[in-house]
Amino acid sequence: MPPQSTAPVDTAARRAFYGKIDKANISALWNNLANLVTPEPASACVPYVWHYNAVRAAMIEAGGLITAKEAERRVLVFENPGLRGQSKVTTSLYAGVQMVLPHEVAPSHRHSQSALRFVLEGSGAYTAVNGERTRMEVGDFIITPSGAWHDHGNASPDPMFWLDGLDIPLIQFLDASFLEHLPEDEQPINRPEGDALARFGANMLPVDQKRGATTSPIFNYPYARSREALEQMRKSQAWDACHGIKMRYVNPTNGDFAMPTIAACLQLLPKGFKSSRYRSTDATVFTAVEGTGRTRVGETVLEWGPRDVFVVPSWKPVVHEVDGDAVLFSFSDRAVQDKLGIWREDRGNA
Ligand code: 1HN
Repeated sequence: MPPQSTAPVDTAARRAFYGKIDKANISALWNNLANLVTPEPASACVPYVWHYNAVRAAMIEAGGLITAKEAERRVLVFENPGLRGQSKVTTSLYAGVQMVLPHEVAPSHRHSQSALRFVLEGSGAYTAVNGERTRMEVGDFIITPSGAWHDHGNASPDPMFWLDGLDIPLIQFLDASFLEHLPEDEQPINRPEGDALARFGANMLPVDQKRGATTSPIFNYPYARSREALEQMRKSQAWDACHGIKMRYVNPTNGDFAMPTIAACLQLLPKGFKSSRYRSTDATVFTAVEGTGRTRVGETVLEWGPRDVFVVPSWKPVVHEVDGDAVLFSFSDRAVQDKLGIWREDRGNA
C-alpha cells in the first residue's frame, strides 16, 4: 500500500457517522492524520528579515508614546508573517526589540519563561538578575533564568536597545506560565558587579558547586571575550562548510546550552564565505553583529547588515553568503529538541 497522504473520501454513511461522534466531542483520526504526523516538518513559520533602521525608528516613536514603567517592558514584537497575532517569531520562540531610555527603569518581575538579551545599541545600561547588576555593551549575551527577578535601568546618556528572545510560546503550549512583581521597581543588590563571571566564567567553579544547574549561573557573556575566542580560533581551525566557526554559549555546570530551552550561538564567517546548503529542525533567529551578507532560505533571499534580525524556519535549506568578515548571533529551540532526542540536521554533502 502507498502511504496515505490525503483523507479518505466522504460517503453519506461516513458523513453521518462523523456528525454523530462530533456531538460527543470525538473525531476520526483518519481525516486528520496527514496534518498531525507529517513526513517532514511542515511549518507555518516563514523566512523573514526585520531591518534595524525601521525597527529603531518605530522604537523611538514608541518612546514618545509610552514609558518603560507604564509598558512594564517597552518592546516591539517580531511577529513571523506566517504566524501573525501570536507573538511568535518561530513556532516555539518569541523575539522582540526593547528600548530603555536614559533614567528609565523597567521594573522588577520574575516569570516561568527564560529570557535572553542580545545587546544591539548603546552602552552602560544595566540588567539586574538575582541581586547582581551587569552593565550591557553591544554584543553581550545576557540571560534571565526562569524564576529569576530581573529589572533593567539606564543611567547612561543614550537610549539602549537589545534583542529579547524568550521561550514564551513553548511555556504557553505547556500551560506553565507564572508571573510575579516586586513592590519596588528595582530589586535589592547584594553582590558586586562581575561576581557571577568571576565565580563561574573563568574556567573554574567554586569547589563545592553542585553540578547540573538548569540555567547557567553566568548571566552576562561579554562580547569582547566571545569575539576574541572566534578570532583566536580562526588562526588554527578549518572553516566548517556550513557554519564557518560557530560556538555555543555553555552552562559551565553541565556543559549543556546556557539556557534549558534556548540554544544560543555566535559564529564567524570569513570575507567572501558562502556556506554549504544546510537544514536543521530548529527554526533559528539570527542577528548580525558585524558585516553584511545575504541568506538564502529556499527561494527567499534575506539581505542583512548589522543589527538586522532574520529568521530561518525548521528544515528549510539555508545558505549564508557574506561580503566582508561577518559575525552572527543566533538562537533556537535546539536545547529542547536535543533533550528530547528529536533534533536533526542535514548537512547536504558537506
Ligand atoms: C520580559 O520579562 C522582558 O524582562 C522582555 O526584559 C520581554 C516579553 C514577554 C514577557 C516578559 C524583560 C518580555 C518579557
